[in-house]
Amino acid sequence: MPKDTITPPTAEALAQDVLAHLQTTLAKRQSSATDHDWRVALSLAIRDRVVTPWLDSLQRTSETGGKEVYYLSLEFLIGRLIEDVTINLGLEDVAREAMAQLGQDYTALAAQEPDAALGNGGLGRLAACFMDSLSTLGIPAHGYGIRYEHGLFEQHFQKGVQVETAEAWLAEQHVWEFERPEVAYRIGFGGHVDYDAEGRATWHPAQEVIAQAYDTPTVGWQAKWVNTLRLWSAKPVVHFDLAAFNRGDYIGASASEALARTLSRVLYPDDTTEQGRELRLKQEYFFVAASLRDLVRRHLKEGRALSTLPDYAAIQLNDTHPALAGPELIRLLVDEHGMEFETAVKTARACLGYTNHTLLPEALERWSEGLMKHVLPRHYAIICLLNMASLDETGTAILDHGEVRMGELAFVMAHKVNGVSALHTELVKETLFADLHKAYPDRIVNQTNGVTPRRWLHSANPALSALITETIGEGWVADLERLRELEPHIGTAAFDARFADAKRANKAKLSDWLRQVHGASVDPDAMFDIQIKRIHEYKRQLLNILETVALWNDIRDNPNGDWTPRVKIFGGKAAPGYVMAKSIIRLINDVGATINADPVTRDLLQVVYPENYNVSMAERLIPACDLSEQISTAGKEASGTGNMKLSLNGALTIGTLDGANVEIREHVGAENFFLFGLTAEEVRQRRTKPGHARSAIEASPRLKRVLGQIANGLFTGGEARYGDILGMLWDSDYFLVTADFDSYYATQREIDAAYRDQSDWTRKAALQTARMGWFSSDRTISGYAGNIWNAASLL
Ligand code: 26V
Repeated sequence: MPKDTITPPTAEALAQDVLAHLQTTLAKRQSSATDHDWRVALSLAIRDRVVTPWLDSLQRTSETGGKEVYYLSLEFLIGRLIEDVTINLGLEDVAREAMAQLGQDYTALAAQEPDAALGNGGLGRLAACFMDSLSTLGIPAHGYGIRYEHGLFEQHFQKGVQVETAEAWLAEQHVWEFERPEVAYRIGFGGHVDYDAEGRATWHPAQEVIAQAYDTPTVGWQAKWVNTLRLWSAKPVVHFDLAAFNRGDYIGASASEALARTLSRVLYPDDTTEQGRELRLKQEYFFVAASLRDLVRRHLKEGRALSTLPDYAAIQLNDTHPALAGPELIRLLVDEHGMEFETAVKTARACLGYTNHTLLPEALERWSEGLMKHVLPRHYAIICLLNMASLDETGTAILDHGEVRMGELAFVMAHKVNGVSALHTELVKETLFADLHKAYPDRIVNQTNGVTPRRWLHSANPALSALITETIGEGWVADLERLRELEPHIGTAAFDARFADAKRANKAKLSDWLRQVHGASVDPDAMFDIQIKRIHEYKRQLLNILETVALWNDIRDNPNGDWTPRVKIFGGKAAPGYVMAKSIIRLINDVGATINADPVTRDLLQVVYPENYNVSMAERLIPACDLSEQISTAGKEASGTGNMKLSLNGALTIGTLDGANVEIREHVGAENFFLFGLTAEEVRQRRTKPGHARSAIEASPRLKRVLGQIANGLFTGGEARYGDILGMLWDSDYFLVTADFDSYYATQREIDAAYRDQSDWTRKAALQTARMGWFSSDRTISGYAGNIWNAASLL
């Protein structure tokens, strides 16, 4: 074990620690150590150095008695931790050198850590960025979630078709977590409620499982502060109920075991449609109940009265998935601690904040009242009371058509409700919660999303990071608005050349990886045009691939024209049950196979779709991007955060006025943003026009030709395969791919021209980096801390 955990070790000292772990923790000799052993030994040696600042942070929080933030999220999309922790501890060079001394390659070992993929997309990644910023800002916080045994599925393509396989990140030892067998709570489900003569309720659950804690330290910049991500794992109460077993009730006897096995087994891979309803509801209650029990216990242990809970605990609900926190906190305060109901509601509300992340009707959670009553009878009764109160005070119902509307429940139980970009927040006020907003005009606030510059610039893009630091010093890493100091350098030959060199080097690195890992051969001097995100109709990967076909046609019609070589790169997974999204994936792959094989266009246009997009792949793609595709139907993308990461790394954006694109454009300047398409208001109007899709197609010979080629089987060896997509486009086209097609195509050709002026493109690219500082999640978290949590930094 290291003796000194404060001052950075020498490479020799770290190497000694690695060897000590190899021998004592892993029981391996150097001669028989595998890559896995080396990585684990290195990680543990690094982890040792997190422990002291972590314990110091916990102690300081307890001594200061400050307010703590509890971020409740069903998803934390973390990715790898080794580089993150190493960089935050300032040990990157030391680790590289130490491993070199031991004959090992630090970068190669680090790349073997499996991604912690405990999330679907933007919402889960935002939670991970927030944990990073909370630690960097020194705000005491716990993230609470579920320790899923299987993270997001792995995506493979079989003949262009997405197939899913189970992900198993815990098959290898997860070195960053600390098991806490002593932190465990019994969590109940089902059963019935008794009321005594005074009307006091007692819930008798029919089933119970144990929620057991696993803690992962989340290290802030320079390790000045370390918070805790506490993930709950389900364990059976007893391995089986012997009495039931002896009665011959074999199934009942192992019910707790069966439930425990499934509860924390999988992350739901579907971010829009209904699936495994009951289990999902139980997951939600499971982690909410454990987290609240945990924070209430902490409060009581400090000898504080429960009436003062809002002075010490700010509980943030990441979407409605943890919305049972309202009723559960009321239940704890009333049933278990004897607080009066009205007071309990006020106390709970003063603690709770709710973040809305979507307006899509199919992604708004609703639970059938029958299921709620069956799984959580006491909570259902509390929800009925809240429903009556809400009808009284606001005219808005929580219970509607036999369902519990979780958005309304979260809203009435929160003292602040926030949207995630300026446009989204306005739409939340005007549409989703219009009536509630009238009743509580101060409740809805905006907190535009942000991304952590540690992972998404400093760590992912060492070439650009080094240039920035050489130019303006290191302060930008924890104060991203200082990137503005780059502006006076932009336009000077020396700086621009180095900026262009960094991008070129990143593109060359990505090309190598695409060749080695995905067998794709692309030219690093072509424009890298990237769309990376979940596959969804509203995100319009379809618009992108249709435009690709149109461009291909135009190049073939005029092969000697002045074309700008492009590589179209796609990345992203579809929900396994989302048939249309899977069709779109297959179409992209079919089109790609045809276009990439065309000798006429080969040097001008390529389509690449590496399978299994995840956080680690994002870290490779983002620094190498020239053009960022942010082309959702206006009004549909709540914010987007990939748009921020790409722009921060010097990509120009082609985008609609949607989500945070609006604010990105304001920051980088309209002249540095390629805008196209209908506005949210125009989208609404356009949809009311009967036959809008058909008339858009008829009006665009270019689009009509593309659709005809797909219909004729040009990309499928003559087979009719995409009737679903074509039928949808001609007949309904809810997401207005057809209406925006010509505008998108024309804007892409402007971009071709702009890219040919490489020096001007580089200047514009550098301006993105210089002007994106506002989109740091440090700024976002400061906003939550000031406007919602009333929480302070202890640094
Ligand atoms: C809903 C459901 C329903 C049940 C199955 C699992 C599941 C998982 C997630 C969701 C809601 C998804 C909402 C969401 O991911 N919103 C995204 O949030 C990002 C962070 O605020 C934002 O940047 C994206 O624009 C927004 O789509």
